[in-house]
Amino acid sequence: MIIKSADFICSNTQVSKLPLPLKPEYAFIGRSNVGKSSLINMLTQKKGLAKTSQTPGKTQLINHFLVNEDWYIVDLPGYGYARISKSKKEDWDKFIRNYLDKRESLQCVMVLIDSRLEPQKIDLAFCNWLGEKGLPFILIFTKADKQGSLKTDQNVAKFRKALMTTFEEAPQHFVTSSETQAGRDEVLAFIANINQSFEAPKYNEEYYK
Ligand SMILES: Nc1nc2c(ncn2[C@@H]2O[C@H](COP(=O)(O)OP(=O)(O)OP(=O)(O)O)[C@@H](O)[C@H]2O)c(=O)[nH]1
Ligand SMILES: [Mg+2]
Repeated sequence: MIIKSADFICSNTQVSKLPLPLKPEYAFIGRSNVGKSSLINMLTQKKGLAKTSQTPGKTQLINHFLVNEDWYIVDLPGYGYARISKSKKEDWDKFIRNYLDKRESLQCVMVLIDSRLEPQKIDLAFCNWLGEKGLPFILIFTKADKQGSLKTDQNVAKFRKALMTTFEEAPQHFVTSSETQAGRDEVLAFIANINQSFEAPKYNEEYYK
């Protein structure tokens, strides 16, 4: 897929204020600092489109970016950020889970996993929750430039194996690096393929008011 344009559309804290669900949408989610915003900038080749930071917890809202005037990338706040209060964490949970569960135009949840780490409980728990809800998702392993490919392959295999205790089939996965652009063509081809068969859901405008 050739990226002709990528534009920030809006930031929201309320699901009721999101853009109408008339275009295919892909949510990028994962632990705080896993590289969600960097991956979005890498995919769109627009540095600074999504705000990145060395401090975890940078993305706090549901951010919509429109690509090629045809589909949405959604940057979500990271989970597992230790330095926020318990009540804020519960708010995050409610708000994000509500968005993921209710958003009709959401085609696939892109679950980002740090390729340097052994399987983390919080990532497995999140995947299991998506599975319980019947939400389609794939795994995107990030920061592959930070170690040799053998180590990455081992961590990918361990994660997939851990998921196999609860899933019959491991989800599709991609290995990426925002530094080297590894995985870019593959992720964009995956999205292009789904976009092709997207049909805008019928919606009642009243419902969204
Ligand atoms: N070497 C390397 N560094 C990366 C990569 N992706 C992200 N980083 C770095 O990791 C840090 C966090 O990246 P972000 O993209 O802001 O992470 P995030 O998941 O959006 O973080 P929150 O919004 O805080 O949840 C930044 O310092 C990035 O430069 C990558 O592929 N390779
Ligand atoms: Mg971010």
